[in-house]
Amino acid sequence: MAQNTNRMIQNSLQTSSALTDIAGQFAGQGKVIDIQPFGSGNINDTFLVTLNSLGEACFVLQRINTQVFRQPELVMQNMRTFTEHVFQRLQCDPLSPGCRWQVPRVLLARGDRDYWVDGDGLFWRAISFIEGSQSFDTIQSTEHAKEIGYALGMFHRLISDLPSEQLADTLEGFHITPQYLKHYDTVLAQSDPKQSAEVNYCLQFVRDRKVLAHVLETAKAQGKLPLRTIHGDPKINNIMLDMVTQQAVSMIDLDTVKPGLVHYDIGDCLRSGCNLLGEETDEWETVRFDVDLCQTILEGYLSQARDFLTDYDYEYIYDGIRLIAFELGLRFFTDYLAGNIYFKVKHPDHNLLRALVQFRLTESIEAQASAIQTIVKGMR
Ligand code: GN1
Ligand code: MG
Repeated sequence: MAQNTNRMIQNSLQTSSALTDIAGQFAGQGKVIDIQPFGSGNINDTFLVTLNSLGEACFVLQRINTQVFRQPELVMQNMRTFTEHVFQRLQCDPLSPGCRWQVPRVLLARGDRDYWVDGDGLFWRAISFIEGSQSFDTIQSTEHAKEIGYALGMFHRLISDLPSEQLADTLEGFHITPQYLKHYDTVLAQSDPKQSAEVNYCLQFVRDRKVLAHVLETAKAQGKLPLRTIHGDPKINNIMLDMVTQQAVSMIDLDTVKPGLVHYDIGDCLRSGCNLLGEETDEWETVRFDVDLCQTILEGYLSQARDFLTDYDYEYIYDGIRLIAFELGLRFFTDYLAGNIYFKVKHPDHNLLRALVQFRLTESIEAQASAIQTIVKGMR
């Protein structure tokens, strides 16, 4: 319900001048000349704002979904901690000549605050747009795959010395698969889903995989995998490529930068990169995990990440890939059962379809387990 209310608020904002006023809070001396919905985020509302000024020509305006991020001030605080760290790191340890890497900047609202709360209590913030860059929902070429891996590796490398204790946990339980499973059991017990072959497939799929949900949390509890600072949502459309050189130049969407396991990130990057039909496809039955792309993305990743990965890290890479695909399917299916209250949807079965895509991808990962494990072994 809350999500629906938020949707309605957004729609009314788009048809009124209220959005222009909000954008104006972050526009400095510039005048807002255009505002367009931007990107394909499932949680926050995002707009691209164009100004008539020579300085910041455009910026990204976002309304944070406070049903999901309950303490948005902490999200902003983490963003500051992260940004300052990366700026310093790049000064001490500059990139090779010719390499470009940019961190999105938080733009200040009037009164020098890094967010703006409007008259309805909605939480807004603005972020610089990485100029001359673009992202894609699916991999376009082998070179693109290499850049995706490189970007995640670069991102992890730049924060490999940022102690995760310096960041707040802004989304408790995020990527803790056993907790998603517990929530699923609660939702399922209270729901009465419409019976269909697809729903039955999902129910059976989860039933068959309950034991695997604990694999990363167990390894963490055993001290095999350390908490580190992670991105949290490194799907491929959060990686920006220079429009001219096609090289990865930034990772955006920093809301979930917080303590976690690098395996959540590696798994998320690969489940999104190696599914050539994309996570929004209708053709869920033909979804597969492309092992060659997996190899290329991992090569790109390790070109940057090799120095800080341990033997245990390598040992759990396959588990991370399988688990995060399964977990995302579980999260979508749970939300379908709960009545679509977390992820934005375009139609009532949208989350069911998304779950089917991720479950089919998980099956394809499982079917190619030994090939993936051989690739990882060959890279150690
Ligand atoms: C959500 O809103 P967006 O698209 O950046 C979700 C991710 C999922 C992703 C799937 C905070 O991210 O965990 O992987 O959808 N973010 C949150 O597309 O739950
Ligand atoms: Mg995100």
